[in-house]
Amino acid sequence: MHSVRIVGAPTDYGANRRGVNMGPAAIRYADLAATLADLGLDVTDSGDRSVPRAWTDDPARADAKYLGAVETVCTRLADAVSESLTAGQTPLVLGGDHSVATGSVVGTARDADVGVLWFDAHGDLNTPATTPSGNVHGMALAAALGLGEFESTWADAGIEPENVALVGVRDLDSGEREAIRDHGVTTYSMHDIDRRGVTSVVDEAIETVGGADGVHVSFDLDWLDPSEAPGVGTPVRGGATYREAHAALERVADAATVRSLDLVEVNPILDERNRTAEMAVGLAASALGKRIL
Ligand code: HAR
Ligand code: MN
Ligand code: MN
Ligand code: MN
Repeated sequence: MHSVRIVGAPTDYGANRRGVNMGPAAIRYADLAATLADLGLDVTDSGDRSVPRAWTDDPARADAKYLGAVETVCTRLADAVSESLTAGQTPLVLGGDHSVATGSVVGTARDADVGVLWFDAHGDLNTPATTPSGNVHGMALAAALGLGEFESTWADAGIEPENVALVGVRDLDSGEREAIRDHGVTTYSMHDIDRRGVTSVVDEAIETVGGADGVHVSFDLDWLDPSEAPGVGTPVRGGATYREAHAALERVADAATVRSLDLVEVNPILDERNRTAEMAVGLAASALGKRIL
């Protein structure tokens, strides 16, 4: 039987908006474990990683807020993800803001050949030198790739730009466009999805990133249009529909091996009756093999 281990990462240090730290609770209340068990999966919940208190932000940096706390959470999460894989359980990481994905990627790529699919409105390719906000969740992919000053912290993650595809972005900063060009990160915008359809784009992304040991799927709920997923900290109009998101993750489940999965940026304070958390649960089911027939 296929096994899944839920790994909570209830942090909002990487984001500006408070509340995304309650994402794991909201996703659990939306019946994550029972929904996955109904698919015939063997589900374990390992609880939440512990998150340091705010006063450990020392030294405080305007260009990378709470970086120390983010790194502590990511280190703990990387170990949890890697232990889950060693135990034969697919890690399902619940954020928390997207900064946690640096830890997921580091953990899943440990001693393995992994591709990364990053579903997001944003590129998350800023560094402290390019960030417009100082929020580390906008740097999570750059950190996993060891770009800029992250060379000294996460450079040995084992992920190269050619193993990564950004899917469905619609809000990039100028430094991120430069990073995409300079490092050759395969990037599909919403424009590509409009023109080619989501399944064709996802198929090509899967082929591009490779990953003999499977793919890591990092799913930011703000990839969806805010009309369907309002409970996120940084909504951007023009996102994926419910159908497109399910089609994308069904393709991933069919055409790739899902080694690990993040569901991030659910903010219950901004949500409407937990519908964004419920969306996250439905999407996890599609990514982990749920089919209509
Ligand atoms: N690109 C902007 C920044 O770096 C906004 C990043 C924002 N938010 C996320 N990431 N949810 O996907 O500040
Ligand atoms: Mn993101
Ligand atoms: Mn985003
Ligand atoms: Mn590796």
